[in-house]
Amino acid sequence: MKGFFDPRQLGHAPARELHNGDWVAYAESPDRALAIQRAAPDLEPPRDFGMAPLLAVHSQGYLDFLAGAHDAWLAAGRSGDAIGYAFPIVRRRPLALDRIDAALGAYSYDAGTPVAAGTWDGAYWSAQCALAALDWMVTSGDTRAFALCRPPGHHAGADYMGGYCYLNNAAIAAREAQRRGLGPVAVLDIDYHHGNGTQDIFYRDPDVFFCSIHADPRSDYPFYWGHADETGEDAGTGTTLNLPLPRGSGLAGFAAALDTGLAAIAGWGARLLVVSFGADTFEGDPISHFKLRQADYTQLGATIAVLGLPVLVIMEGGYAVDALGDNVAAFLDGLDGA
Ligand code: OKP
Ligand code: ZN
Repeated sequence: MKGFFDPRQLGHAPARELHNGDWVAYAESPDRALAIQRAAPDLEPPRDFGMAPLLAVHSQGYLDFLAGAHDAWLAAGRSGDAIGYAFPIVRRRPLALDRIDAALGAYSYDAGTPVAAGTWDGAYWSAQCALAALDWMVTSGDTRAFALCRPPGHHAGADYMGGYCYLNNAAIAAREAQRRGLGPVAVLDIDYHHGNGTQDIFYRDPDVFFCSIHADPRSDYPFYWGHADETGEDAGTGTTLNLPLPRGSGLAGFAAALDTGLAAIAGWGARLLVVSFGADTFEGDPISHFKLRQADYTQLGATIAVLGLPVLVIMEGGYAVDALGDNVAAFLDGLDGA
């Protein structure tokens, strides 16, 4: 399967994150991308599609902030990665506050998403991979493409970062697909964690169907979103479908939810499927609690292929680095009918 990756994505390398009250090594490491690259070696760098497709999803203020945050952090006399610590949970409004700590809080919802020296470039080229994969499908007529997006994107909203995510690669590709007349577009998110950023971006949009299968947010990050009663709003009512599963779920539970999600997507009339794929549903994942095995990913890919829709795969999470390449390859093989 044609795929895209840019070495500049490796420059995004935060040192550490806050985990259960301790500082630990950052789980969303550049090694993840290298592991996937080893298993899917035909990846090529994307061309530059510029800022316009990013601005179709994210606000100018947020993009300006993200591009300049690490420099502002250094200018404030700090070292290392920029991390916020005060979050405006009520009456968040566009105050033009100069202090970098204020901006970090206003443009994020967690303290788990540091801005490092290479973050802007890494996130920018990650998003360009999603656009290049879409462009490949359009120009070649291929019904498949893979974007090795890293950093991932599905927790990032129009004007916030969170959960290792800065630019919402799947949403950027979905919007660009709409713009090119490839819609109606459905986004199927099968990362272990709910794709709250993607959901938020399309929550009132009747033209993009968002379905997510994930760990029940009553037990797992991101907690506040992904509950089954979140179904969309206003004109978008009914075009969001959340299928939370309990910790410990394996193939049987996951495949049943996938059947439900795919039936809804088919019934809605999607013409293009964007899959936010996380391999953190793997039994050996260090931060997650599902029980999928390598061969299960081939089955899930094959089940999605049965829909008969063009499928654009956007990489999200997956932190068992030693197994990550094989798990991704297994999923892509299933999609390809192997
Ligand atoms: C990103 B993706 C604990 C902090 C919170 C955030 C998990 C983000 C997962 N270290 N962890 O959906 O795989
Ligand atoms: Zn995840």
